[in-house]
Formats: sequence, structure tokens, C-alpha cells
Amino acid sequence: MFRKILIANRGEIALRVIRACREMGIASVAVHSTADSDAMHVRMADEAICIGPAPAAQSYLSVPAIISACEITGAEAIHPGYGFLSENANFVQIVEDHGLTFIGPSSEHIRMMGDKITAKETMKALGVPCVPGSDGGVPDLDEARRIGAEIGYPVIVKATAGGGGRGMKLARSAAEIDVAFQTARAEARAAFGNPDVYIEKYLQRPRHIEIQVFGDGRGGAVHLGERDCSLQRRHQKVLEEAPSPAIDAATRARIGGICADAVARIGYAGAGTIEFLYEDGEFYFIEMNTRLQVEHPVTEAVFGVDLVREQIRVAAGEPLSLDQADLQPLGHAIEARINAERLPSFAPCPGRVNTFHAPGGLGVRMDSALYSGYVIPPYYDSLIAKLIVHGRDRDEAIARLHRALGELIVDGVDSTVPLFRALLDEPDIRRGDYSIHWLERWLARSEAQEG
Ligand code: MV4
Repeated sequence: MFRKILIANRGEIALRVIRACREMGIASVAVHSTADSDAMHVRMADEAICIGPAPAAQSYLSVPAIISACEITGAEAIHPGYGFLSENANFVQIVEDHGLTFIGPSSEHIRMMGDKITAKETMKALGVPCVPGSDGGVPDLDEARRIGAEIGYPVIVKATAGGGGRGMKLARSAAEIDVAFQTARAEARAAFGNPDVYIEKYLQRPRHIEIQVFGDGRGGAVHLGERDCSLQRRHQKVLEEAPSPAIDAATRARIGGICADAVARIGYAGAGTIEFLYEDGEFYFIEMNTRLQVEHPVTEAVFGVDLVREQIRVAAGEPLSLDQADLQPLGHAIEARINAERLPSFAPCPGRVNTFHAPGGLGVRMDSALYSGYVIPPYYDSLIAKLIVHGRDRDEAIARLHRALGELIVDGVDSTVPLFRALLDEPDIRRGDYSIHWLERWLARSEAQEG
């Protein structure tokens, strides 16, 4: 096992990894920018090292600074958290070239899934159900028109180097395919330096359901059910839950089995998430994320598993301590992502947090790096806390989230807390009856009403 791990991240996810290290008897090294000298992850780690100025490009994204920090502190492995360098295949290669261990999958698997056409071809060949569409890339307009006519409109043109909602263009009818194809290509070339696009049937009212998988890197893998992440705004998840209100045990076992089998067959190592659109009882693969996700705690709550501990174990060459037969979800978990943002615009609201008080009690977990007096810097994303509740069933989880939100105090900056109170009062949300479009439509309606 590793003696010392460097965490190449900040905020609540850095704390999450430090806590796992401490429970495993592993020393932790925090890295930070000059803007984060007073950040909680710096205080909580065993050691901390400054790696550069405030802009992430010169600190949390600086490969030489992070490699140097490992050499100076004697850290043997790097946990990337999410975002920043977590899905950067070149970084993983450099880490390995320096005799260090990246806590995550191989650079080959990251590269494979980072190219969305390759990811889809790979998954399709492994028996994972995919959205109908082009076989691979679409090289020219004639081919785009032919595919549109073949699969039927609406279709969506997606950049192979995109993902997470970046680089997509909708064509509602044949009249729109030329513009959609040409703009998608031009934008993909400008944004990613790669113009390649593919085409899919556009699903009108799906849910976003993702399967948590875990590979041991030796051909073994398990799944830990699904998360429903349909409540999003501008491709940013707002609230996630496990299990999905739309999925039963038999469906979970079937799609979970397909996903675990797929990652086992490619020899995948570590945590991964296979994203699907789910409509009319069918799953359609869209992307695979090769990192630990922000919303992993809802899975941890219902499966009673420490996913970061498993990541570290697998990276150190130890076997998974998970057995598929023992993995049964218990109860229901919901995560509210609390951002320092002003409603209704969602404009970032950095600044001094005068008072911070975290809720507690049975079934409540607060993952946050806030403290009273902390000054939220303007340079990074606006997530300030994840409030995760667990109940025996969905109704209990909802009541618990309501109760916990009432105990939470974040004073001095605006936050998205009021959004969750309003959401939990909505009959559609209480029933679990929502698609990927529900939140944006509801926000548009609320704004119109308030004038
Ligand atoms: C789609 C789709 C409908 N049909 N693909 C957006 C993010 C990226 N991961 C994939 N996305 C979508 N792909 C087909 N064939 C609708 C979306 C989409 C979406 C997906 C998940 C969650 C929220 C979304 C919001 C708008 C569009």
C-alpha cells in the first residue's frame, strides 16, 4: 500500500480523499494555489505545498508543478479528484513516466473514452445498448443527409472530442441538417482542434441515468447500480438520487450486469461511470466518465461502500474488496449540490462566508470545505457544499433533505439553498416524475411568474 498520496485538487473533493487516506493510515499531501493558502484542504492534509498562482492553468492544471510537488514531498501516488487533470490521458502518461502511480484508469482507457466515437464503437461492440445513429464519424454533408434520412428526424450532431453537453447541434428536420452539421464541425475544430462529428437520433424526453462501475484492472469488475441525474441546468447537475425512481431491481441487475461485463472485458481499472439516456424503458449509452464523480456519495450511501478507498486499493494493486453478490442498494439517497450563486440568475457569488453551520443527525452527510470566515475565491467553480441524505425510502430521504436544509446556515454569500426548498415542494419532484428538461422548463416558468 502507498505510504503517501498527493491530492491534485481542492475543495470538498480534496477533503474527501484526505479522509479516506487517514482512515487507511496513508499520509496526505495537499497542493494549493496562492489563492487557496487558507483553504480547508491545506489545513486538513498532513502536508501542503504551494504549486502556483490563482489561475488553475498555472496551479491545479500545471503538470510540472504537480510532478515536482510529488518529488519534493515523496508522494508515491496522485489522486486527481474530479475535473482538473482527472481525465487527462497525457498527464497520466507523464505521471507513470516519473515512476508515480495515478489513482485511476490507464491513460489508454482515458483516451479511449475521451474520444466519443471510439467510446461508442467500443461499448457497442461489447453489447452495451447505444443511441441509433452513424457508425462512427460523419465525414461530409452528403453522409450527414443520408444518415438523417435513414434514422429519421430530429437528430443531434455531436463532436467526438466534446462531451458533457459541449459541441452538440440539433437538427429538427432535413431542412436543418446542413447548418447543424457545418456549425458542429466548425465549432468542434475551433473548440477542440478536432472537427470530427457523429450523428444520433435525438431523444425527446429521456432521463439521465448513469451506472457506477468499478474494475480491478485484471478482468474483474462490479457495478453499484445507478444514479438519476436528470435534474440539470445548462449541463450542470443540480440534484442527484440513487436509486432512480424509474428503475426496478430487475432492470438494475440487467443494465448493471451489461456495464460490469463491458468494463471487465476491457480490463478497466478503478471507478467509472457509464452514462445513459433512458426513455420508454430502454437504455441508450452516450458517454463514459473515467473518474470519480461529484455525485458518488449517493452511491456510497445506498451501497455502504467507500469508493475512494476502493480506488486507492486498486491503484496499489490490491484486489477489490467488493463482491457483486453482496452489493444490494439499501434505502434511498439524495444529493443537493449547493453553489455560491445568486438566484435567479445563477451568477457566481464569491466572497466571505461569515457564518457556516453544517446540518447533522441521522442519515445526513455534508461534504464541504467551508468554514466560518472563509473567503470563497472567484477563480474556481462555485460548488461550496454537497448535502447528501439517506433514508429508508425516498419519502424519508426527501423529508430528511428538507429538515437538513433548515439547519444549514451559509451566511455572507448567496447560495442555491432556496432552490432546493422550492424543488422539494414540487409534486413532480415528490413523485420522481421528471426528465432532463424538467428543471430548465420549471426555472423558465418560475422566472416568468416572478416577472
Ligand atoms: C443527447 C440528448 C438527446 N438525444 N443525445 C447532453 C450532455 C451530453 N452528455 C449528452 N447530452 C444529450 N445527448 C441524444 N441522442 C440530450 C442530451 C441532453 C442532456 C443529457 C443529459 C442531461 C441533460 C441534458 C440536457 C440537454 C440535452
